[in-house]
Amino acid sequence: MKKLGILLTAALVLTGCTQTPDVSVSDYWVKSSEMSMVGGMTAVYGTITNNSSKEITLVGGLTDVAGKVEVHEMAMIDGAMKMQKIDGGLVIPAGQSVVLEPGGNHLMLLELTEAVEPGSQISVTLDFEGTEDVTLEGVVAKPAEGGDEEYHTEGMDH
Ligand SMILES: [Cu+2]
Repeated sequence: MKKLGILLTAALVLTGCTQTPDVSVSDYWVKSSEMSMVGGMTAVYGTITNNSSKEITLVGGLTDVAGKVEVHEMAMIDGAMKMQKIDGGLVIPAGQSVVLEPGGNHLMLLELTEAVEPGSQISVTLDFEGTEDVTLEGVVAKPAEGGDEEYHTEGMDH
């Protein structure tokens, strides 16, 4: 009987390792536009779901194709909707989803080291506070259907 108890405990521990991850990301893509040339900028979108029972915060990211990655929101600045960095990151409450989409919250890739053209694929690591980072491979680039953001600090006028 004692041996059986040990085996059961081992099985439970193994099951624990394959449970749902704290965070899952779906429908992700990266925008290609006239801004997404070398030295330019673009944004990553998708749905981030917090499967855990604790708060998780998206605080930044990392990718080979950008010198800098920031978490941005849209806000009313000087009477116009513009994007800005979210201080402290984007909070995803326990058990809830947050959508990154054109015209809303997004993961900003700045100082691009290569052009992001329609159909090209990049990999991006999402940096979370409260759980492990998540790396997305094969994030496909496509043009956005409206909802372009305007950056208020580095105003790239064109
Ligand atoms: Cu932005």
